[in-house]
Amino acid sequence: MEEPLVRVSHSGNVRTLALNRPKALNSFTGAMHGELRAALDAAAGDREVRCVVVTGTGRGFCAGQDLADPAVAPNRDGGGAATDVGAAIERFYKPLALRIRSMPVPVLAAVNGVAAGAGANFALLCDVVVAARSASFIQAFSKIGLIPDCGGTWLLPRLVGRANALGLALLGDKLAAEDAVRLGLIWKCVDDAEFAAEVDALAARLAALPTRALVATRQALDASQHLDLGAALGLEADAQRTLGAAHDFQEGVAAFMAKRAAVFTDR
Ligand code: T3D
Repeated sequence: MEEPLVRVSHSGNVRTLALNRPKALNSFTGAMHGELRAALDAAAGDREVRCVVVTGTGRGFCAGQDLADPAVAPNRDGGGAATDVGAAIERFYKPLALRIRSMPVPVLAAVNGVAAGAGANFALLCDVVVAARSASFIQAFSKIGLIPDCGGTWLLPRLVGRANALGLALLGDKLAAEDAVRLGLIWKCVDDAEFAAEVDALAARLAALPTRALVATRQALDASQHLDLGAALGLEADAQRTLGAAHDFQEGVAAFMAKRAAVFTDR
């Protein structure tokens, strides 16, 4: 039987999607995009899922676009019609970025190895990014004459400020996981030997938290980027009105008062 391009597994309330083209460092092809999109949609629609983990098989996380994919690869001899790279972005990367950012559950990127180009920004789109200490992040685009895509131009200045964003994007240097934490690009990195256990623990924690509140937090933080303080305060009030009427809020307060662990069930 043919290996899937995205390996899907499920444990407790956690759905794990592992990009699975290890020989090409899990770089994206049109077919892999299709499987990833279907797996994300399935997770979004499954009420048993309370956290999605994205990771890679083998030594890499994702090396971005597969530069040998005939669907997008420029004509090798330099002749013929130019490739419409923008069409590939519209068809694959824009929907992927918007899908990740609109997932109804938290998404954890478990960066097991090198994350380059759109692979790096795919990770950075996720809600929490944990990396193995041996992993690295590369804004590889300038080396092939492109700009950061898959949300890179939006994400980078917001995560690390203009100076660091430009340094990373223009120079395209390999950034070690530890330095990515130091810059504020990702949440944390852990020793390789502890990576799998840390990913499981983080995913289980996210799955046990009140899903709707986590997703509303992501939405409010993203929206606040283009709101003034008054508008952000209004958005907070609207969100609290909705969340305050939900079961998870009652459960959280009841559990606190009873000095017991809360069991959140809303999704
Ligand atoms: O075109 C469009 O549709 C626009 C979309 C653009 C989005 C993008 O993501 S643009 C950026 C594309 N990605 C890159 O430019 C990164 C290219 N890869 C690398 O620079 C290096 O492979 C890494 C720094 C990521 C890792 O280096 P290293 O030395 O650890 O591994 P390696 O030997 O270079 O790669 C291992 C294998 O994976 C190798 O194959 P081989 O020789 O063993 O058969 C290599 O060719 C393959 N590989 C790595 N990245 C890609 C790839 N094959 C196709 N596409 C790749 N992106």
